[in-house]
Amino acid sequence: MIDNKKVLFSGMQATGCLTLGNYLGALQNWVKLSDEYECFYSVVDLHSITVRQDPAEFRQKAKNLLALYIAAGLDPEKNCIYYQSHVSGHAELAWILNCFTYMGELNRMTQFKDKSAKHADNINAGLFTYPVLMAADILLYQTDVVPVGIDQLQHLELTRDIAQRFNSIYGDVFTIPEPFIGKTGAKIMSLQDPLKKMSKSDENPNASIFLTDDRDTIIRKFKRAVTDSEAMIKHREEQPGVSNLIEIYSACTGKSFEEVEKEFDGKGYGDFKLAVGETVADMLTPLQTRHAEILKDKAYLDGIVKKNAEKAQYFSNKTLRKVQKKVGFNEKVR
Ligand code: ATP
Ligand code: LTN
Repeated sequence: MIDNKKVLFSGMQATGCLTLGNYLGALQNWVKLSDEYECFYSVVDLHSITVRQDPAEFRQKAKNLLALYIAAGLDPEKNCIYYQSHVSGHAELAWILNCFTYMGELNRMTQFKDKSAKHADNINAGLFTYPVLMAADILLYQTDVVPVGIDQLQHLELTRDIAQRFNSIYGDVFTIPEPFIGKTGAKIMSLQDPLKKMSKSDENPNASIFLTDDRDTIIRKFKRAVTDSEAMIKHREEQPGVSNLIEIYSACTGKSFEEVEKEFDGKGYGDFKLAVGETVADMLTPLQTRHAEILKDKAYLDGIVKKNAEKAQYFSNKTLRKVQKKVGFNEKVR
């Protein structure tokens, strides 16, 4: 608890252009939850170097992402928005937790299996221990709740196991975090293959809506979205493409699946796809305008980054000191 509020932590990697999946599955919920919790939203740049990055591009992408958090509606005066690499406790706690995590546990992680298949020429140790760094991110702030998309549940389960293991040895050191999965949008699928998750690293640009796509591109991509020949707008397993579009429309408008089905009852796929495209474009255009404005104001961004890193450093140090003491490190003479 900080100031009588429960603590929320989440983060995203600055490895590419964010997609509509990232927005609906994560960012949109972050904004909804931000009043209720004491929030830490990190640009997890330490995680990003588990795959090779071009330094200049990476720097810009991380800045873009930080500005996007703000553009999406997170007030940086109330929410701690910062770069993970600015707070040394993440890496320090990750090392300690590495010594409380088993190889067998990490071997089971599906994201590791997927990423090592994708980057077969660079299966580095960081990629393998990535979930431990994520556990450190979360446990460092005594986090109660972690809003993520469904794909991150396995990592969160591991975080809880590590925390419980540590607590059972040393007493109540860590708060055990709970995942928060939004009711809609928790798994937005590819527009070209509705059985695959929409992902920022998909090779086919038509598969994903990027938050930077202009209106025409968004509408064109929805027009080309893969559906089926059932000719009915229903949310059901047999129609993954149509169901995904319903899910997107529902997450953007707040309408239930039934309401969406009713609204488009008897209409063709063409009309439906156009409506979804226009709704998404209407939602993203103001976000893009705000984003461009924020990025232009370097002094404002620098100020936020500095102030929030100090705040994160302060809270993370409390946990880190406690952990260091518990494992038996000699105290530093200050
Ligand atoms: P990559 O393709 O590089 O693995 P990604 O698009 O999966 O990246 P992440 O940075 O791993 O994105 O995820 C950021 C957040 O967005 C996480 O909370 C994740 O659960 C959520 N998320 C990612 N993709 C989707 C999706 N298709 N639907 C809903 N949520 C998603
Ligand atoms: N692994 C996550 C990003 C991430 C994260 C976190 C999410 C790193 N640390 C802590 C929630 C909490 C991903 O790939 N989306």
